[in-house]
Amino acid sequence: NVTLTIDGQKVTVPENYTVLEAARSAGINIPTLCYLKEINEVGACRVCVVEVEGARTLQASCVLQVQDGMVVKTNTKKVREARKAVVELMLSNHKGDCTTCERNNKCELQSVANDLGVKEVAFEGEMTETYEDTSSPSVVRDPGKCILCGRCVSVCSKVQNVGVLGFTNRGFETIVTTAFNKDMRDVPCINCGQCIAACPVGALKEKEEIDYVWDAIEDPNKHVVVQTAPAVRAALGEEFGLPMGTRVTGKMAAALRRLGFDKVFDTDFAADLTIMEEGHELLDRLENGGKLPMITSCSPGWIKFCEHYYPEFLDNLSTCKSPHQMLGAVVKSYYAEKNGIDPKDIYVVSIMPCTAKKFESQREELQSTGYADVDSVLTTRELAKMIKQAGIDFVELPDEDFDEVLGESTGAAVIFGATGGVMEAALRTVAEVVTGKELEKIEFEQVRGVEGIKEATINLGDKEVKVAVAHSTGAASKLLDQVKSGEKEYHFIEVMGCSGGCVTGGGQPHVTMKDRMTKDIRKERAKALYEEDEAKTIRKSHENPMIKKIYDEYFGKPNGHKSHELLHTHYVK
Ligand code: HC0
Ligand code: SF4
Repeated sequence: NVTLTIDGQKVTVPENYTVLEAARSAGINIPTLCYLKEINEVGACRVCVVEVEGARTLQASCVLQVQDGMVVKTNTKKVREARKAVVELMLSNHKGDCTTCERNNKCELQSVANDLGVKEVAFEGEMTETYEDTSSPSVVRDPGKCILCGRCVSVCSKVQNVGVLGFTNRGFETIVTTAFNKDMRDVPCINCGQCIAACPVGALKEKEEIDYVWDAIEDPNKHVVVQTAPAVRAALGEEFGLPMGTRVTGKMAAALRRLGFDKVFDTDFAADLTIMEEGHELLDRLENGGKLPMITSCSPGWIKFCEHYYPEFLDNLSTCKSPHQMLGAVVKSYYAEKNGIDPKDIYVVSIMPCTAKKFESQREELQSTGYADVDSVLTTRELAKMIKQAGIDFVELPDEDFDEVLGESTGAAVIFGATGGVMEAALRTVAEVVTGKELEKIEFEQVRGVEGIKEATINLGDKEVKVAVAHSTGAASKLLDQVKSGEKEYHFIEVMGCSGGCVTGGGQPHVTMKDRMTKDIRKERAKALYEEDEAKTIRKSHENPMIKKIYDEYFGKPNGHKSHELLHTHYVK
């Protein structure tokens, strides 16, 4: 440990701490903009400067290692003026349309400027060109709002191992963009939206689809069905001031009904359906010499990553569609037939924590009934906007249930939203199908948690099955490289495109810098899902009575003819 003095306070911290972290641990908030813990620690914006005794110039605290006996001042006139000057300079070249900006009230630049008491900004001379690149189905980019912090660049290259964003030009001309300034649509972006989650301002945002959904709701000829992903219920409350990790499943169902949707279904039902299909697909591959390891296929950012960067693994992907696409196909077939509705009059909306789902829903191969399985995808943030637009007092809503039949789900389904959840849900079912016996313990702790790559060996009767779980496409790359080189061998792999799984998807509520410093968002939100799992009476997908019903009435058996027509897909090399 190391002891230093910050603003007259003696502070003892581990020696690998930065001055920024040491100050936060002592309750002193140093403002930051370019800093993103462990991902972008570059000291570029200089908003976090401090005075250090003996140093001639101000130091960026986010990259300054603590030292024994160091004396630091974070709140002197010199420091305050330097910080203010930095922010004023940024604002003087910033498209200042705050009130209509996506990030109004959730903008880190705005809040730092406020905190520092910036009152006037001189707009002189040229400004960076502002325009919106709306070519991507998922991510919209406006360089006129970019503050060149580099957070998106680092996330895209270091965490996701994609690297389609970078700095170009020099000096005042510098912008963050794609190679040769191409449209987002024309670069191998995987649509994960992690750059949006990293952006402190409104330079990156999702492609909004709210108006299409309002139009559908308004249209008397449309039967509008909505479904919600597992991870949305773990984060939506944050948009309404509830603490991170608050479960809002019941309020969310109530809000959707009040917005005017005709049916409120749950993607969790389809997660159970996925386990039936994917579990039996795995057993078939194990028994009949199919391609192994089998890799999960529910995360569309991961699928795009695999198609672009690891096409040699495409035959390893499960052929299962992702759950929300399955549910869309079921709504436009089984549900439409049962209720005598023409599928052309049905409009399916998915509420997802994910921006890549927008891209996925537009894929041509995901139109099994002749119509798109899913018509619109809204992020958790977009749903919150709709609720606010409708004037619904979310926090005061009663808890309501999803609608029957496609709203019934198990604990296995809800944990899909956290890394390791799909694997655990699959193991709960596969183990019981193989052994014919009830599991004594249904929790598979080995695949839980936020470690980048997790491994386990599971005994299934007389078989040993080796499994691995990776989250973030960067971690997936590492794992696949090991599989490719023969260093590692597995039967079954779960990959989720985002670090932490869907709970930290690119469409989830933005998180303040303070919360980022003090909490592991991935764990807080995952906790809500594991709690919901524990609270359910039925916790295994194959025991969902509505899943049994739909196989009896419609699909016959998992991986049967009808399943293949509606619930499975193929990939693009
Ligand atoms: Fe997920 Fe899903 S678990 S990808 O993370 O499998 O987005 O939450 O909806 O479809 O169910 C996201 C979350 C889903 C799907 C499910 C899967
Ligand atoms: Fe990179 Fe993902 Fe953003 Fe695309 S969406 S630019 S892959 S971080």
